[in-house]
Amino acid sequence: MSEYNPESEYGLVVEAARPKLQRPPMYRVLLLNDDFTPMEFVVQVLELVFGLDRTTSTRIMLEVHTRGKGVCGVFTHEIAETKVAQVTRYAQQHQHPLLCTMEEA
Ligand code: TYC
Repeated sequence: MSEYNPESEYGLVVEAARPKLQRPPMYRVLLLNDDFTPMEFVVQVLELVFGLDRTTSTRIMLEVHTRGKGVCGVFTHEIAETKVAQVTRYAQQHQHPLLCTMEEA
């Protein structure tokens, strides 16, 4: 018999590789309320940075306004970090004190 049989030689057993895939940790990106950033600006940020429609953006902005904070989305670490940086930079460019942060989901 010429076919290679891994179990017949040297007691070697070859198993099919079973790749162990793990989901990456996920992070919530949060907006925090303040008394100065205009509501319309916050809605624009949610549309621009998170690609949300106006209805969803308005709902999240009002949630932040009434409850103090709100979730803009859940992302992998690098994407969450990028969103936080984009919001922070855009707010600073427009001289608004809007705060954006992230936490593990
Ligand atoms: N509280 C702000 C106002 O009354 C509006 C606001 C909403 C600010 C959400 C920040 O993340 C925020 N103009």
